[in-house]
Amino acid sequence: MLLYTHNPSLFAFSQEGTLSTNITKPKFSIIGVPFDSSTTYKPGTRFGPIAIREASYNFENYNIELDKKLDVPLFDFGNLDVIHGNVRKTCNNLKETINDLYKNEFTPITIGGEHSITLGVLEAIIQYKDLSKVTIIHLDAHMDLIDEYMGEKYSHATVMRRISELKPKKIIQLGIRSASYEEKIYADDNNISYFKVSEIKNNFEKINKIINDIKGPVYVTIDMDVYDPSSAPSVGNPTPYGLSSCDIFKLMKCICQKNIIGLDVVEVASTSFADITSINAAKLIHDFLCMQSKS
Ligand SMILES: [Mn+2]
Repeated sequence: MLLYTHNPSLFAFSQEGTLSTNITKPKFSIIGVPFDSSTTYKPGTRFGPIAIREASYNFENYNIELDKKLDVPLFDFGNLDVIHGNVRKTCNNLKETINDLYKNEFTPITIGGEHSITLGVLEAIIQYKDLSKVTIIHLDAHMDLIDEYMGEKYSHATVMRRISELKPKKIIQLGIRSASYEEKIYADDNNISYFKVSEIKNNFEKINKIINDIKGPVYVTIDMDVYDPSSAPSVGNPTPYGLSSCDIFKLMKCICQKNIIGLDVVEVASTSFADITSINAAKLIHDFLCMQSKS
């Protein structure tokens, strides 16, 4: 009996990835990172990539809200070989893979996996782009700016600190509602802007202008816990008073006016089919791809 009319090992509307494709830019690649070793609360992000791919078949290739088809070339390269228990070695593997994708002019979409993996992506990008010209837009409930978490330098809770040490032009954090005082001071001292949920909901025009004013390339990292837990309960650290899926859609429409050089969507810990967290993650990537489409 045929259980699937689609191939759930690939993201919807994608082809199996190969580095030798001759299609010129823009072309997008999906790479899954089924990794969850530094998780401290709800485990399961190693199942994120398969859950997001499966959920991606829930949507049409036409996006009526945008009046656009998903028509950008999309290639799914499957999952990274991860080394459970070792963030650093996993990031090294990811760095090599993203390197290959960049060399072949793919814009990488990385699906996690816990947030620590974003460092591997940025460590690859730094070899191709002058990071001092790249703005990082970070959607998250948390700042992730602690220097060490439980004695670990490489962790989901320290990832933006490690990325800030790579000296990007600017980090803009959106949806923040949980931080230590030390993280707030570090942000203030290190050219990191942060906007709370209340600021985004009550003064969207201000946020819109800040995003509009960004010059140069933009990398986007999205921790799914930026959503309110009512929309995304299956994440490593669910945090109340978050953004709605409509708020995120509005933000993404602004962000996608920019030159996006990569996207990651992390912290999905869905362990069952049709879980709302994986559906929102797949929809977010689907919307992003439609926003990058021409027709
Ligand atoms: Mn977070």
